[in-house]
Amino acid sequence: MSPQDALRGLDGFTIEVPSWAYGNSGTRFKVFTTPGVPRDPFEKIADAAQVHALTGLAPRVSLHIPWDRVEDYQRLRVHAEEHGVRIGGINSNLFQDEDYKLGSLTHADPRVRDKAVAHHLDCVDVMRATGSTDLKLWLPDGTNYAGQDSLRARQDRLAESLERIYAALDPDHRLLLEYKFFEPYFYAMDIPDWGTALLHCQALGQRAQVVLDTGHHAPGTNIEFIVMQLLRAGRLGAFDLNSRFYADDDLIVGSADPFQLFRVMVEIVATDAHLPSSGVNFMLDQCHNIEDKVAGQIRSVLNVEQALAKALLLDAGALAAAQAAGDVIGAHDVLMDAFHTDVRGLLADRREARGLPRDPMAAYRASGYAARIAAERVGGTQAGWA
Ligand code: LRH
Ligand code: MN
Ligand code: MN
Repeated sequence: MSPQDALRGLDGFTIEVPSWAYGNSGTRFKVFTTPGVPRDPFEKIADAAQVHALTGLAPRVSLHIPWDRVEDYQRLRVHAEEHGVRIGGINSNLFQDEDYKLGSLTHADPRVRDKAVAHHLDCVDVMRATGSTDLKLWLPDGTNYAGQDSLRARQDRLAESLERIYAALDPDHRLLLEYKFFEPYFYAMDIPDWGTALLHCQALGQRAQVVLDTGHHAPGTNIEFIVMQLLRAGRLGAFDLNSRFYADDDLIVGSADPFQLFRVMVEIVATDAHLPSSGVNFMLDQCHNIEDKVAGQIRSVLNVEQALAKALLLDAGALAAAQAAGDVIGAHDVLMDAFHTDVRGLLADRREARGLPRDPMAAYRASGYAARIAAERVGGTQAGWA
């Protein structure tokens, strides 16, 4: 197969960008400001639309509620469509309310659990108004000290709360459940790992699926193994892609470890999970801290495209033959050949053929968009963390 034929696997492949990537963010030490930062969700969507216009790869924007609360969600939907994009997943927020200090969906007090469930029912209404089909739930609940609460009772309460949320979904809605091994609690998170997320999803039903955020594992974890296992189980609902050196760093995708991103994409391509029919939603979850936000998203989107392109170029027949022959080094070499292929020219040609700029980053710089929004927008908002 020619490289051009192999890259047809990119046709129909899309990436979803997070609204919160366009607001100011930082660390718990400092939130930095950037000129031109969006003042409301409408402006976040306008910025996200730039990423799609220049790359042709990012036609959806995730919202985070209540960070992206607006009076009229239908208007936001129309605004997105007018800008050439759609509203993607709706992310709930259980981590910025005093009531949730000791838990939300797992809290010992049924009143607090009811409140946390009710927030998801509001999010389902936002889904109906915006045309979104993914409710994404990251559970920040956990404990800091052994003995602080019953680990088991918390799981039982969680299962019951999730059931109530799942029951409120429309037939075309999915519940996407995200795990994280630490933070904001440090002794035991209530959904610390993919196994726990998977068990809850399996108990709920087929439309409950796991979200794999690449920054949510212990250092050294073999993430592509988890990808493979969730695909095997038919429960990989989505990615939250980002890069990390230490913890949940939320850096530009593929910056810390492009090889890991490639290995993940190899598992994806092995079962055609890059095709839209797989249902796997390739979302980014980054918080731009010191870098330009639109440019940062463009870089991430292009890095994902590049990793997928390399995985598509992998000679699967040669790999299978080497594996069957027990040729350890030969098999590894086939994989590394694909990783070391420079696909940048091929991808530029492909963009040109589709009426897109050969170099989206250069086109963004030349467009003057950053200077224009800096002049137009005064008093931008924070991403929501503060
Ligand atoms: C938690 C998380 C989750 C949230 C987002 C802002 O660390 O990855 O996906 O919704 O960050
Ligand atoms: Mn995430
Ligand atoms: Mn995270």
